[in-house]
Amino acid sequence: MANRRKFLQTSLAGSLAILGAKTGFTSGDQKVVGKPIVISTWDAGLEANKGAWAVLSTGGRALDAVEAGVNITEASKNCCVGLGANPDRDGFVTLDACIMDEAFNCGSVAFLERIKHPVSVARRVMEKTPHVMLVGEGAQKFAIAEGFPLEDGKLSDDAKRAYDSWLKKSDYKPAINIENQKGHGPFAPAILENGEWNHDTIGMVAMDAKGNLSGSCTTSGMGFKMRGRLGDSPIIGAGLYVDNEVGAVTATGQGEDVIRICGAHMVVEFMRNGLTPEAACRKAVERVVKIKGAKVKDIQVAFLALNKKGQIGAFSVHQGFSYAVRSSKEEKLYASKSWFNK
Ligand code: SD4
Repeated sequence: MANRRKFLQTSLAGSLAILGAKTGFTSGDQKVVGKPIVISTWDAGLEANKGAWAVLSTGGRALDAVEAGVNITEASKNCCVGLGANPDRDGFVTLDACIMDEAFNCGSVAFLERIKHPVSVARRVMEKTPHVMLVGEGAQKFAIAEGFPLEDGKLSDDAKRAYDSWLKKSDYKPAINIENQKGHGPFAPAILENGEWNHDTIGMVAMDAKGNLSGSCTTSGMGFKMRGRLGDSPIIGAGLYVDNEVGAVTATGQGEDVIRICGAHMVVEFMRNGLTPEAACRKAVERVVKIKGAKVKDIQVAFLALNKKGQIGAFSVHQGFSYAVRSSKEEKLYASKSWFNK
């Protein structure tokens, strides 16, 4: 146990280097060209991509792939996504998710409680209602009417311990890159003290063999957040955007600062104007940096983009944002370039 603790406490760079040895992790400028392809945020993306790849590699639709992929994360035992995740400050897990296809169809749910697969409910909103977004009680009622079971609402053991620890100080203090340090994947199920373990999300974008793009995003939002708080993840144009002529983008990190700049949409527009995915992500990060001024040192924001040519790119405010790529050529975790330490 002591050894495991020590391992968990190594620097993020060190941790990723260790991970690299196992997964083929690569750092620095890179591009992957080709289809089908799926990319997703953080180290949990490696597992999620497997679900998406099962769809894409057999000729399936990108929309089905991005739903199946993040369903894996929603059902997995981790701090970050789905019902096992950290609660809000009142002790309830509230989930946000959205999905978008190649034809500007989109669906979203937010502040959804006791439903295991919010992204699938978001897809039903997209396909079965005239609306884009349902929240709270209404979203839950809709989910139940659609046949999604109402789960018991109990916190997972890990989330209960994290919440009890957080209650000692009740201090809301998001920690940068916490997803990779102690969140999930190879680093789970460590619990931080005083609620530091409080970022969560998986965003995924994919292009299928026909060249169509889709994306999904699902999260419990910031752990120990104010009750009713929504981040960028369920907001089309902020946490996710897809334009089938141009590209698909997802965001992660401090949602408030992604919403402020309509982040995912901004990155798509930069790509439309000719920037590569990485350059487009970087320009959006620069916007965040400009707006935040000195406060930018305290927040993480990251963008992940795929363009119509099958090129990928990412950029983050701080070092430590990783993303997973799956294509016929590779299955890897990459490190994003970042504003700090670039
Ligand atoms: C939110 N953007 O709720 C999410 C959190 C996140 O990695 O992405 N964490 O603000």
